[in-house]
Amino acid sequence: MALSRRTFIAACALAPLGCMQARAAAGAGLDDPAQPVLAVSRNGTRLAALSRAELAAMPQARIATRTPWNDTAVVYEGPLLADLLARFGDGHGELRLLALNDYMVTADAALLTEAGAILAVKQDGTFLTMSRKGPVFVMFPFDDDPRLQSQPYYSRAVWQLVEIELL
Ligand SMILES: Nc1nc2c(c(=O)[nH]1)N[C@H]1C(S)=C(S)[C@@H](COP(=O)(O)O)O[C@H]1N2
Ligand SMILES: [Mo]
Repeated sequence: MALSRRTFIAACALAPLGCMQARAAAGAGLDDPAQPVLAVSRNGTRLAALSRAELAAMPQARIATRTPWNDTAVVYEGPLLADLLARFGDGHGELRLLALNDYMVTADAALLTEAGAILAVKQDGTFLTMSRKGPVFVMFPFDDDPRLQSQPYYSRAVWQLVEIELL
């Protein structure tokens, strides 16, 4: 995997030990389920850096759906966004979602949680690789509810998610 500037920055943001270690970790790959890949922050303070192994150890939700990104229906698994936010006493305010490719979008937390958003870490039973839009993919049950098949939700279906800011 080429170590892009953005990957390095994301790894730095997540690094418990600093940027030199982050460079090594990013080189080892964000595809490693044991590596912290998802930061949760508030007011510039990092509250947590979660690995996919930790996210997969939470109660899992399962969404089988078609998406604009796949030709056929795919099964995504991961914790409910609502469950993760509850760990930080949150779930009511605004969120900012940041991805590896510099994509950034804000949303009312309730819009996402009421739609049943999950933090998908697996696709068809296998941890998402970066090449399959991992490490984390915000996913909605698009096929279950036609109202979700619209821009407010597609634009919040953030792939390669690396940070959730609680605004
Ligand atoms: N990481 C990331 N996630 C993203 C985007 C993006 O550019 N980067 N685009 C969003 C938008 S605006 C839409 S409509 C959908 C589909 O965009 P895509 O066709 O570029 O994947 O993905 C969303 N998730
Ligand atoms: Mo979009």
